[in-house]
Amino acid sequence: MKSYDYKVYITGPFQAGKTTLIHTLDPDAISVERDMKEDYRGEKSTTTTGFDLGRVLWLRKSPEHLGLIIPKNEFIKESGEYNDWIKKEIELRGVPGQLHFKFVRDTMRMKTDGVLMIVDASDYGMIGDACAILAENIASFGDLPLMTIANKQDREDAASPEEVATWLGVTKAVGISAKDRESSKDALCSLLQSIENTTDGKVSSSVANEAATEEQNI
Ligand SMILES: Nc1nc2c(ncn2[C@@H]2O[C@H](COP(=O)(O)OP(=O)(O)O)[C@@H](O)[C@H]2O)c(=O)[nH]1
Ligand SMILES: [Mg+2]
Repeated sequence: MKSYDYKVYITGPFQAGKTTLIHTLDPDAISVERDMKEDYRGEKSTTTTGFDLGRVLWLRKSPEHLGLIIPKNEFIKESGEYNDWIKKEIELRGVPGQLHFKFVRDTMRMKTDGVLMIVDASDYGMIGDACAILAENIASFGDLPLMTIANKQDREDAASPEEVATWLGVTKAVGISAKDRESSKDALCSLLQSIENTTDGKVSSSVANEAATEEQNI
């Protein structure tokens, strides 16, 4: 039996901000990291070779409410405060972005309900990898709700979400900083709304994606 209501698969190139996003949303998230001794912009750096796993609650007062995201461990302590709220448990599953880790992504794709595709908006050099991962997502997930994220909007050299969407050939990208809780939380809630609308069979996922992005722009 599933121990969560929805599983969100978080993908994107090396160093895009997947681990940062998951830890911003759930400070108790687990990450398997190993020193890859890979050069990145002239520096040796550590990257995730395994996975990130976070658990959060999506809490809403009503189905229309965009909602709150609370780390599961925090929710356990304060659950009494949310007695009348709609509660959904969310698994956040970060997968390694390097193209040669495709086999890890393949095994972690099962039971996915929605996808966050993260791109570093300040690193045009990774766009080839991002396009390859996007193509892989579309091939494996079909029309599951997928949100493209233009991360690192806090950096001066970050391209705008519109530019990132053009790089990737998608209609829309949502700008966030994975270091910032508010923008990260809003992006996840919008994706969850799309998942819920699709699951309910009310609207098709593409329409749901549009609606969620519209909501975010208000
Ligand atoms: N300025 C800025 N740096 C970020 C942001 N998100 C991630 N980073 C940095 O980018 C690097 C890679 O992030 P990480 O989460 O490990 O990427 P991953 O390989 O996709 O898991 C780290 O040095 C992070 O601190 C962001 O929104 N803004
Ligand atoms: Mg990582």
